[in-house]
Amino acid sequence: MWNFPLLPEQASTVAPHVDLLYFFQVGVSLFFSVLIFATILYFTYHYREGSNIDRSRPIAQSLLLETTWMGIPFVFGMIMFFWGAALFYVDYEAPPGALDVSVVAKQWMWYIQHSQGRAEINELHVPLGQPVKLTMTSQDVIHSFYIPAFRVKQDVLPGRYTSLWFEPTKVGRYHLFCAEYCGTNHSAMGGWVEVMEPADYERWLAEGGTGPSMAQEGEKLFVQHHCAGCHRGSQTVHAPRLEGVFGKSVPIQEGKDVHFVTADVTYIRDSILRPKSQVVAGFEPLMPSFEGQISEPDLLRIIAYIKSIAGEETPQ
Ligand code: HEC
Ligand SMILES: [Cu+2]
Repeated sequence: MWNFPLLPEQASTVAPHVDLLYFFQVGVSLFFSVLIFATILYFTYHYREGSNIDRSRPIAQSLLLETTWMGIPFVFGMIMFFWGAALFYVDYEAPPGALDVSVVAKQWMWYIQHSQGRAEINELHVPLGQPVKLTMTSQDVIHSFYIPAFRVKQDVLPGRYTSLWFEPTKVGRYHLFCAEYCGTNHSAMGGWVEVMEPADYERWLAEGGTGPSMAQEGEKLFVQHHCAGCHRGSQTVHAPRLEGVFGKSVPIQEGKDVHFVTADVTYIRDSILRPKSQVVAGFEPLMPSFEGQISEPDLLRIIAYIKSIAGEETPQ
């Protein structure tokens, strides 16, 4: 059979919205292209050499005509801008309660870990009808995480976190790609997203065995790297307790001033790798840098641990 799909399947909540905007833009572009080409053809024919036409009229000007032909495209341009911006904001901020999944890119594969602990490579299993939020980073060069059927794409950068969220609307298997040229085997850096019924997803998670969750692994690392020695009440070092820090506003000392930053994944990451860059007010810059000592997947596990104790009271 003749099978020539022009677009990938629509398999996420944003996909129909992205397509609608896209069709609108294609429609507007097509309309003006046809209009302009038709006009060109008409005039080329009408005023062709040798045609018996009155060419004596002086050049006429019409302010109304000129304003109209600038005004209409301007309005269309602005519609695209505000429509696109509105969609971007929806697409940018994950809804609260989204399922957390960590992604580490490296030449040339995707390492993915679910917060329950199960890890996979070049595959991403997700439940149907639930928002999923990916927190992503790269171990080497710039990559880009792309799922065409969900109409989502986000660059994945070394040295920082970017995030991406989607809510699948159809059970199935969808291609995932790296969409940023990242070296020799870039074209092979892809895999599959498997959207499952929620019950199947739970079963799949359990199949991984009853290993530790990311937060539990993170807690182990927290002890191994001696973070606990300072951060769980030390006799010698005055360090902040990390219970309840995640998601809160933290006072940062800057010279004589104090300003507040939100303790999100990026803040926690920077606190671990570049502690001197943001010193918590009321504390000395005594924390050593862990730059180069903790792998990207381990950093994500430690952050998962710090996030998991966000709801706990700070012991005095
Ligand atoms: C030698 C003691 C020491 C060790 C070891 C240490 N820290 Fe710290 N840490 C501090 C001190 C002191 C501060 C407060 C000053 C600052 O912000 O640099 C701090 C700040 C932090 C903050 C910011 C806290 C806030 O309230 O905003 C985080 C997050 C953090 N540390 C995580 C870690 C992790 C994770 C490790 C282990 C990989 C670790 N620390 C190891 C002493 C330590
Ligand atoms: Cu790549």
